Amino acid sequence: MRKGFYFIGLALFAIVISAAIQSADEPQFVKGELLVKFSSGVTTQTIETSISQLGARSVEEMSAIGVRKLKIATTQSVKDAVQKFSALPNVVYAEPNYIYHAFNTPNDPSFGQLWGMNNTGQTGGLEDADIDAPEAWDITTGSDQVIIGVIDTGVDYKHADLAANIYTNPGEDAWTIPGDPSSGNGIDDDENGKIDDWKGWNFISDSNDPMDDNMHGTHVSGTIGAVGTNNIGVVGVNWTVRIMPLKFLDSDGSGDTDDAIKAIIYATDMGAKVLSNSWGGGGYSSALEDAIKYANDHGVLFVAAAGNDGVNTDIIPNYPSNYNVANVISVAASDHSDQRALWGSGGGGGDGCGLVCSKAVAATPGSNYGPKTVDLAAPGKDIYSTVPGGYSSLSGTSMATPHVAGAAGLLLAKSPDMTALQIKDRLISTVDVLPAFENIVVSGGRLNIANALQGL
Ligand SMILES: [Ca+2]
Ligand SMILES: [Ca+2]
Ligand SMILES: [Ca+2]
Ligand SMILES: [Ca+2]
Repeated sequence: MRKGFYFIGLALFAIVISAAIQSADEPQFVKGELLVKFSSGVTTQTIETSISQLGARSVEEMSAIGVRKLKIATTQSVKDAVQKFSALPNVVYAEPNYIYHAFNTPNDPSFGQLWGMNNTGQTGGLEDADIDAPEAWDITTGSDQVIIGVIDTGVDYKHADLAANIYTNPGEDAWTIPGDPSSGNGIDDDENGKIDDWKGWNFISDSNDPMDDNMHGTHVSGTIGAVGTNNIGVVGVNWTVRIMPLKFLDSDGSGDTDDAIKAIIYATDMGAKVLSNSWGGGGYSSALEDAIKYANDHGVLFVAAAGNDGVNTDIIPNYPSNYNVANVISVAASDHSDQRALWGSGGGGGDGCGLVCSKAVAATPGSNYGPKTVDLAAPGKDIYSTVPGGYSSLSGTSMATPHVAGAAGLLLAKSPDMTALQIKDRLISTVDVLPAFENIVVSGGRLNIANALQGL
């Protein structure tokens, strides 16, 4: 599995994006100013008479387009002045002098590498082949009330770009040393059967230390919620969130069904509303399906990677993404040109199989798809994110999945009462429909989180 991973040197791309002004919901405009266009052929004297009769004065003329900037009387509202000037027979239009602002971009130095969040063509791909994250961040950047469970190889909960966004169990005592699981009080304070489970759980060793000894779970976590605008590294879809580490895959990326089931039930019982599942393989399991149904019955969204074998999962099922439970949302991977991601070509590295290469691999290995069984695509090739002790790029539907799990987190931050099924419907119905995904995924397109947040 590891052979599919590859590293990009950290010093290669340091692009600093300056912080920008936050927008208000209503358009903002300059107080006391109007932009007015008079009909051509009207004399200057007539124009100036009209202006002064309405208590305004002309302060600037943009003669190339025949528009004047006016100062209006201090007693008059812009809205009122717009109406009065618009009603004049010689006026083509009158409007406020609107204020524009840059979208809410974070100061994290490697933000410029995250083409999946905001694609300017910086990696040679297609401009705007992205999830419109900066536009979404004008609406919300996440919430510490939203818990997203990462069922994976664990999480480097000490990572400088993750630590502040790691979930802690309010029912347990805090570890005396926040990075040391052995510094708890040795008592199962919340009586959930697990001693000192302050930052999730390790279902392999049955211990309170879910530290990542692979890198996969930490990478997934960074896409969901690397700390935003902290001047460090990258930024997640959520700048603020609570990531619950749930380790059931070992250092080689392997795990078994009973540990997966225990992780799903634990996360559900402890209040996670979204589960990110970048793993697969194995056959159909009634017990695992029952665990996913348990999550469904408790209103928990189950986001699952469609798999990396380049096959149609309508025909060759991939589990858990293929379970026919209402809360399952299955995710394919798109690349920086809004194509279905193919591994090991066009600038990619390695085979990118992540943890999900398991079945007969298609002629050109790439993201799985399925017009009935895969719901939508999300960025999943050459994705830069956190790994233990640093940052790295990885490819796979494993990397697409946390974009969708993160998007679900932003919806919950904005509308905490949304149900799992409402979130799923909204994410599917607001994709950017794209030729490359029409007729191969249910939605016909790629995640657009700004669209999903519109009107909530
Ligand atoms: Ca965009
Ligand atoms: Ca406990
Ligand atoms: Ca305790
Ligand atoms: Ca950061």
